[in-house]
Parts: sequence; structure tokens; C-alpha cells
Amino acid sequence: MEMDLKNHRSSSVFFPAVVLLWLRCATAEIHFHEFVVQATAVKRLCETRSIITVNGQYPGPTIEARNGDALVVDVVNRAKYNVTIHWHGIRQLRTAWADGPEFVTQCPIRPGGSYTYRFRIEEQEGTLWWHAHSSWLRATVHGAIVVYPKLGSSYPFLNPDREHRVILGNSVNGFAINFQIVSNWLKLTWSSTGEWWNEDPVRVIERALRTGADPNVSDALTINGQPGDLYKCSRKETTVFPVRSGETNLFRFVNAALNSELFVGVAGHSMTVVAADGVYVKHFNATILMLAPGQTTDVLLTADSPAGCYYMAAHAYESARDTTFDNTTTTAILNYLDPNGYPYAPPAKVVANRTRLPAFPVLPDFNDTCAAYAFASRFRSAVPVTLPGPVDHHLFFTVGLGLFDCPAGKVCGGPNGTILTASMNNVSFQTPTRASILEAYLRGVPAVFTADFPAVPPVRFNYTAESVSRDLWQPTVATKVYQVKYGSVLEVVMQGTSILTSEDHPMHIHGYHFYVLATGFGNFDRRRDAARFNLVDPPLRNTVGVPVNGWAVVRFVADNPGAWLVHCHLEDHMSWGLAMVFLVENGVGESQSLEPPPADLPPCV
Ligand SMILES: *[C@@H]1O[C@H](CO)[C@@H](O)[C@H](O)[C@H]1NC(C)=O
Ligand SMILES: *[C@@H]1O[C@H](CO)[C@@H](O)[C@H](O)[C@H]1NC(C)=O
Ligand SMILES: *[C@@H]1O[C@H](CO)[C@@H](O)[C@H](O)[C@H]1NC(C)=O
Ligand SMILES: *[C@@H]1O[C@H](CO)[C@@H](O)[C@H](O)[C@H]1NC(C)=O
Ligand SMILES: *[C@@H]1O[C@H](CO)[C@@H](O)[C@H](O)[C@H]1NC(C)=O
Ligand SMILES: *[C@@H]1O[C@H](CO)[C@@H](O)[C@H](O)[C@H]1NC(C)=O
Ligand SMILES: *[C@@H]1O[C@H](CO)[C@@H](O)[C@H](O)[C@H]1NC(C)=O
Ligand SMILES: *[C@@H]1O[C@H](CO)[C@@H](O)[C@H](O)[C@H]1NC(C)=O
Ligand SMILES: *[C@@H]1O[C@H](CO)[C@@H](O)[C@H](O)[C@H]1NC(C)=O
Ligand SMILES: [Cu+2]
Repeated sequence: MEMDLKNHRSSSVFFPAVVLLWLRCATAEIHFHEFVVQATAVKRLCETRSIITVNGQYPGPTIEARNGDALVVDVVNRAKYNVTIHWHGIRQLRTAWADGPEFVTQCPIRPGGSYTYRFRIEEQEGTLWWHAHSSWLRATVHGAIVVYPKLGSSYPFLNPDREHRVILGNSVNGFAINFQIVSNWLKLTWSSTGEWWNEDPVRVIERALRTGADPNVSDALTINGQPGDLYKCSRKETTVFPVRSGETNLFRFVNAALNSELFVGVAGHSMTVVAADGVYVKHFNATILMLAPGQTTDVLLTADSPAGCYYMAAHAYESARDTTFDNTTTTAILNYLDPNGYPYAPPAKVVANRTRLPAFPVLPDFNDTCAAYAFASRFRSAVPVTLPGPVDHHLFFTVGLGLFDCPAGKVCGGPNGTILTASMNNVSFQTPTRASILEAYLRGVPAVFTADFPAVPPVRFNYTAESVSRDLWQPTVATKVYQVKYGSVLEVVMQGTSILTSEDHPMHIHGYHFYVLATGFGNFDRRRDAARFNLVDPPLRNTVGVPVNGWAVVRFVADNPGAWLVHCHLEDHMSWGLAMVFLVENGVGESQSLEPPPADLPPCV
């Protein structure tokens, strides 16, 4: 239907009969895409780099679908790296094989290989996204998934006038490459923020893991792939969003950055938040948004300021103290069109004329935890919530960093010659290499994982103390899962620790979204903090920020069989092992059971 018309093929050939049956009664469609993962030359900040892209586009193609549709994405790997793709936030009900994290639900697609991801979108609307889930390829291998309401339904807010198909055009170089090409007036724009490295991000993390050091930070932040005009050589390539006076625009923000939580604002305009992580929320107005990597936020922005150009800008929210981070600022320009539809001023000219710069938004300080926490706390479910209960598994997971001593005879690059690491409940997740966890579980492959991930921390300590005893800093390294029966109700307290340094951890659970009952600072204390649980209208999210030196409590029903990765969405932390896996058993009958593995599931050996 939408883009990539050339890739459409006959549905009957490629889709299993079971899905066709499922689609029979609905007005659903099947969307076919081909994603060719390949090296592409891209110029940014005066440097031409070979980066890994999908179909030569950076950011990658947008997938558009309606709630209830099915997707078939044929991923062909023409790059020199192993790759997998994750469809971030898609529930993947009964289709865990299509979830993507390497060695959790599949072995990687090796260079020259291919794999077709088949899955449905069920009861999700708004913005989600897709990204590579292998090494650090997601730095450049990512794109948006826009989920429209079902045919005949509409948004639960005033339609941003008429609906227009928007083709997000991305060439790899040149002037105004992100200027949206629209069939009519622009009503809907996509805004992803990311990071740019002058070096190959895969090399950055490989070097860091080899030496034990902190990986280098990115050289620029980006909006739709462009750093914006505050960086060298980047002025002409700034992303421009055309808007028309009086009109309401739906902006869909995705934080696709690897390691940067981001404050975002638009000068002269307030925004009304309407959805997050593919779920509608109670509306609220905000001048500044904060998105952690993995999160999405949909906002309505009415072009009600005097016609002109206005900066959109984003910079980091950095909660860790004494750390190096990408402290640059990325910009885009909101450009009003005059009544004839011509840009009020060619943005490049406006920017070139340094005597008359567009207005700039006031962003909070990098370390403004109050602003970040206040924003995150405003989300409420748009509809009344019937919370699942009673709780079958009360889980308490610590999340945080750590250090290993340097092995004798080696030189290590971590603090004072150590090796940086991270863990949950003192287990630093080791990614298997021989088989995926899901295949190992179903085929009984021994010694890939153990089902003894602890329900509570092995040692109780003052998790957020000023200084935690050094004896506690070294976790164990293992591949452990927590196994539950189909339909169990899980409540998870995620408690940040101050080992090495305390930091906000955006925690993502694959295969689920969950109610965020509460977040807070200090050590979670059920007697005191249960009173703060929102049992009325908690938001449903797929990624929640565990506040720096604090905690978050989430609840969900394990109604999706499979192996589901739980991890910090700061890529450096995940690379260090801040992850674990929920293994959810099949229930009764086909509707509660995982579908059989696809025939083309990539082999491990
Ligand atoms: C990584 O960062 C270190 C320390 O800031 C710097 O010396 C080094 O040149 C950087 N490496 C690369 C490849 O950018
Ligand atoms: C947002 O601000 C607008 C303009 O001031 C106002 O009309 C609207 O009611 C506000 N919405 C919410 C949810 O507060
Ligand atoms: C960003 O960090 C660099 C290096 O630490 C520092 O020199 C510079 O002043 C910082 N810039 C801002 C805007 O904070
Ligand atoms: C830059 O803007 C100023 C103020 O509006 C104007 O006087 C000047 O002519 C402009 N210069 C150019 C080169 O457009
Ligand atoms: C944030 O950083 C500023 C300096 O950049 C410092 O003055 C302030 O105390 C810091 N605030 C917090 C809460 O750490
Ligand atoms: C590194 O050593 C210095 C000096 O002994 C000490 O102050 C600092 O706390 C140490 N840092 C870590 C992470 O061990
Ligand atoms: C835990 O550490 C914090 C920060 O140092 C301190 O304020 C608090 O009193 C400690 N709690 C306990 C129970 O010792
Ligand atoms: C983690 O496990 C290691 C190895 O058993 C132990 O030395 C360390 O104290 C534990 N730390 C915590 C926080 O439980
Ligand atoms: C790529 O995947 C294969 C098979 O799944 C695995 O054996 C190999 O170690 C992987 N290569 C890298 C560089 O991770
Ligand atoms: Cu983290």
C-alpha cells in the first residue's frame, strides 16, 4: 500500500495459511517490504563515511500500516556484519521468532543471508520503530513504524485536518534532503533523533569491550539523519519541517539515539502530547519533551505563531555525574509557508543570515533531573485501566553498573585500570553464541542458558548509598532466564543502584507493554511506596526510565509465549550486560501457543 510499491508481491505465495485465515474477517492488509542491509556512502560533518543502511536510506524507510494489519519484511543482508532487525514495541503475539534480538529469538542473518520477518500489529496505534538488534548497528539501521487507526476509525483527537500520505524522502547527500515530499499540504511529519559517529559504531563498541573502557561518545546528534546548522559543514543539510499558519501538525518523535536521552523543544510553540510508545495517552501540554532511547512521543503542534522560522532543538539529558557524553545540540527548522504555499523564507538563507537567526527554544540543563522526571511523570492512560491481578510473581530487579578487576598480565581501559560492566540482580547478561535462547528452549539444546535468574537481589544493600562497598561491585557473568507460566501476572520493581555511578536507565521489555504504576527516588520501600501506585490510569509503555538513584514499578500479564529480552536501552549498558530474559511458556491450545519456527529462520552454525 504505502511506500516501496516496487516491492509488493502476491500475498498468497509468501503468507502462511493461518495468517490468511486470521485476516479473513478483518479489513486488514498485508504490507510487503524488502529491506536490503548494505554499506552506503554518507557525508556528514565534512566527512564521507561508509555506513550500514537499509535500502541506502539514513534513517531507513518508514513502515506505514493500520492497526490490525500484517507485515512481511524480507531482510537481505548485503553488509559485512551479522544483522537482525527488531520491531520495537510491536507485541509480536505468538510470533516471537520475528522479534529480532540476536541469540535470544534468532541467530543473526549472516552476510549474504536473508530472513523474512512476518508479524501482525494488534491493538497498537501511534508510532513505533524498527532497528537493528545486533552489535551497534542500530546507530544507522533504524526507521519509524507509523500505525494508523483501523479503516473506518479515527484518532481519539481532532484529526490533523485531512489525512495525507507522506513519503519521507531521504537521499544520502545534498541540499534539503529531508524536506518531506507531500501529495498535498503537510499534516504529518516524522521526527527521529539519533546520533552520528565519524567512526564505525561497530568498531567503537568492539574496541570498548576489548579494552574495558567507556566507548567513545558520538560526534553529533541528528534529527532525521541531519545534525543541523550548529555543527560544521552541516548548515545546508538541516532538516526542515514546513508548516502552514493555523494548521495542526502531528509530529511523531522517536528517540533512536544509542546512548543519549534527549530533551526536545520547538521555539515559540507548545505541544500537546497525545500518544507514547504506540498507545494513546491523556492529553497534556508541554514546551519541552524528554525521550529516552527506545521511547516515542506523538504530539500535536498548532502553527499559531507569527509566520517565520523556528528552531526545533534537542540535547542530552545526562543523569550520570562526572561522565563524558555528547553535549552537542542538534537542530531542525520549522518553516511557515506563506498563503501561496511558498516557504516564508528559504531556511538555508535564513540560517546563512546570521543577523536574523530563527528563535531558539530554551532547553533544560543537561543534568536537570527535575525536568526529566516531571515530564515522565505526566503520562496517564487515555482510557480507564483494569489492572491485571492478583500478582503471581513479585520481582525485584536491581539495575546498574559495575567493574571487573583486570586479569593479571592484561592492561584494561576502565576506571583505574578495570573493566566496565553492568548487571541486573548481579547477573551480567552473557549473550549466547551457539544457539538462540528460544530455539535452545524448544529443541532442548543444553548449556545455552539456565532458568535460575533470581527473583530478588542475591544481596540486600543500600542500593542508592553514597558509596556502596567495593566487595559488591563485581557481578557474575551468565545467561539466566526467569521462566513463568502463560498468563502469570508479573509485577517488577526495577531498582537503580549507585555502584560505580548512578544513572537513569531506560528499561525496555520485549514482547510486552506494561503499566507503569509508579517511579520514585531512593530505595523502593513497599510499605511506603505502594501508596503511590497509580491503580486508576497508569500509562502503558514499552520503555520506562528508572530514575537516577531511584526505582520504577511495572505490571503486566505474561500472555505472550516466547523468550523476551529485558534490557537497558542505553546501548553501552546493554553491551555491558544490563539485560535478562523472561521465558514465557505456552498456554492451552493454539491461541496461547507460539507459532512454529519459520523455515528460513537463520541457522546458527
Ligand atoms: C576516543 O576518545 C578518546 C578520549 O576522548 C580519544 O583520545 C580518541 O581519539 C577517541 N578515539 C576515536 C577513534 O575517536
Ligand atoms: C493546551 O493548551 C491549549 C492552548 O492554551 C488549550 O486550549 C488546551 O486546553 C490545553 N490542553 C490541555 C490538555 O491542557
Ligand atoms: C562539552 O564538553 C566539552 C568537553 O568536555 C567541553 O569542552 C564543552 O565546553 C562542553 N560544551 C557544552 C556546551 O557544555
Ligand atoms: C539579513 O537580515 C537582515 C535583517 O533582517 C537584513 O537587513 C539583511 O539584508 C539580511 N541579509 C541578507 C544577506 O539576506
Ligand atoms: C548541574 O550542573 C551545573 C553546572 O553545569 C551545576 O551548577 C549544578 O549544580 C548541577 N545540578 C545538579 C542537580 O547536579
Ligand atoms: C580511582 O582512583 C582514584 C584515586 O585513588 C579514586 O579517587 C577513585 O575513586 C578511583 N575510581 C574508581 C572507579 O575506582
Ligand atoms: C542509603 O544511602 C542514602 C544515601 O547515602 C542515605 O541517605 C540513606 O540514609 C541510606 N539508607 C539506609 C537505610 O542506610
Ligand atoms: C555479586 O556476585 C559476586 C560473586 O558472587 C559477589 O562477589 C558480589 O558481592 C555480588 N554483588 C552483589 C551486589 O550482589
Ligand atoms: C555471526 O553469526 C554466526 C552464526 O550465528 C556466529 O557464529 C558468529 O560468531 C557471528 N559473528 C560475529 C562477528 O558476531
Ligand atoms: Cu542503563
